[in-house]
Amino acid sequence: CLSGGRPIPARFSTMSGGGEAMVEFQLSPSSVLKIQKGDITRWSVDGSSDAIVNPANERMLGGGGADGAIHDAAGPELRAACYKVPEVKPGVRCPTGEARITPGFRLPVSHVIHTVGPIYDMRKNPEASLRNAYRNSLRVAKENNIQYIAFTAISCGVYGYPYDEAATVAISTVKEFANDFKEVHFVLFSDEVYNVWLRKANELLHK
Ligand code: AR6
Repeated sequence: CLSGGRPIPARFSTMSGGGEAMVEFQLSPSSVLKIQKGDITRWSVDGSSDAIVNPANERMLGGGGADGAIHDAAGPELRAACYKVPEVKPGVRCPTGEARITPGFRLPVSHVIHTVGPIYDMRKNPEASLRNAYRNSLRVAKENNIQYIAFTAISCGVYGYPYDEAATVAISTVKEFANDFKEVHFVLFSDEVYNVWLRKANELLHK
């Protein structure tokens, strides 16, 4: 029985494109959470209703980390599309915790959802902002009929969020959308982040 978020036993884990193990958890009868190591710029499922989530900054014109890699892979059309997103105040296209959508251009996915996680600072309630970043990304995806969505570990690079706390927010928020997507993926760059996400998914989904 795979209901109630039980992980598929390890012998049923599959290999992703990069040859890394991918572990699956059933979120609902119709929805699966998949955790894998890899490069999010190479991820896609069907090229027509899939999206990757870009951990961007408020200016939304590219940067380092995953944001830089996504812009490099998508081509200059992505920056041009981001530039057209209206500023809500000078220099801010996407305030922290919100999300915006663009096409994927040269990426293998149909769309990129840009969100901005918090810089980790305990004086500024980073947990609420990180939860909003995941929640608003999932909302925007749903409004655009995305069926397959992939996240990386938002705020866990340049923005310094501790992995364990970030994984709790990420997985518990995805759980709120258990009936809304065919597949939600976490595509994680390092062994360390991947192992934290797996442990947390077992804690939060393996009831
Ligand atoms: N695929 C998957 N994960 C990746 C990739 C990739 N290609 N590249 C990096 N990661 P970060 P943040 C992981 O720094 O902390 C940018 O300059 C990385 O190892 O990309 O939200 C933006 O413009 C880490 O686990 O995002 C912002 O200014 C995770 O992705 C700022 O950084 C997120 O790390 C955002 O910082």
